Amino acid sequence: METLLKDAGFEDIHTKLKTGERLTLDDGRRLYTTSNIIALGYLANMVRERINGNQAFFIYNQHINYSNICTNLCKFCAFGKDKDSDLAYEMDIDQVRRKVRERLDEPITEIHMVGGIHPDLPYSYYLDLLRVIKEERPDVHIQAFTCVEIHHLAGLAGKSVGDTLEELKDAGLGSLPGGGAEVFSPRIRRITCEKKLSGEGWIEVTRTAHRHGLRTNATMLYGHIETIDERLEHLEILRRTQDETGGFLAFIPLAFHPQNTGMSEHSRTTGVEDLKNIAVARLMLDNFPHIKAYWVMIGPKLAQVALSFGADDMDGTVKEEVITHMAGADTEQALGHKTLIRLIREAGRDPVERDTLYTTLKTY
Ligand code: V47
Repeated sequence: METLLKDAGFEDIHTKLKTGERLTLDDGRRLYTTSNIIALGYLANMVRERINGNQAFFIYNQHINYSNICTNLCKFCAFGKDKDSDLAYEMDIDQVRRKVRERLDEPITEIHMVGGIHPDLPYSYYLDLLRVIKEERPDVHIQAFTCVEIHHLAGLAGKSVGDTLEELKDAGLGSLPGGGAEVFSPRIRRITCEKKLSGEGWIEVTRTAHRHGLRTNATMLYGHIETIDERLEHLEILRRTQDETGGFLAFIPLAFHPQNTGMSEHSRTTGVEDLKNIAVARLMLDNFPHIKAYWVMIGPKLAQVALSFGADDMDGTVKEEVITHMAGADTEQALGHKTLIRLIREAGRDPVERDTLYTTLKTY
């Protein structure tokens, strides 16, 4: 191992990791640009095992995308549609009720629900979405609405973000997913998602959510026009915020899928790039308890390998993923929990079925 780390020029980084010294952006740059993926993986795995031992988490969850109508129309997104598009849809509250009812016989513990920034649905609709899910499945944890949606809902409600979150909590909201973060760099946002809430705005909503006792996730959309420095800056902002609040649960790197987007000239990310983003995230985000390998985006096979490159969580059964599949994902839209357990076991890890807040529900 010494030779591997010496050949990669990572001896100093290894020493820092062993002594618990925080990595710098320059260290991150060296990790990102290495061609020695095994040395990078070794370091990330060392930290992963220190934080999460041999456990690999998954959850029994269901995704509901209540509407794809969106006024932001980000260039990287194939999901969001203009209100007048033939592909636009919105579910009424009864349709959402039916979606939940359809799966009442399955042991789902989390409903993950996001949508676009809709131009005219009223605030009451969003409260009703939460209430109807709780009516049908009182025990489910609802992880819903990205910080971008929360900011929009506060605008609709004419209330502060904090007061809005309290109302949403009362209606059934349990935590916030990590979407909408994209890359915080104003340059990237100007080019790819000009109308979207700014990076500062996203962080401000996150801070408020954490202050109000809501745990949240964070993502980074990589593999388009962002530079390595812009990725590292993004990670550094998340690390600083986590130092302040401690409210983040998991970080999920999201691999850009170009098909049907306004950036379709780009190629899909490669396996090495995907593993690097997992590994560097594990090493830079030393204060994040969990790093997810989201199998929908990188495929179940690579997500399995990622469990030895820094990731400790495979997300879950998902059931009907839409956002990535609109952008050309060729993965399944759902995985059986038996498949997840097999993938984890064959990676040499111990499968742990968790709830949203990472309480162990069952070990296999
Ligand atoms: O916010 C949009 C991204 C996100 C594309 O919190 C794209 O546990 C790739 O955030 N190619 C939604 N990505 C998904 C998301 C998520 C998924 C799973 C788990 C969690 C969690 C969060 O997907 C969006 C955007 O950043 N996205 N278009 C695309 N073409």
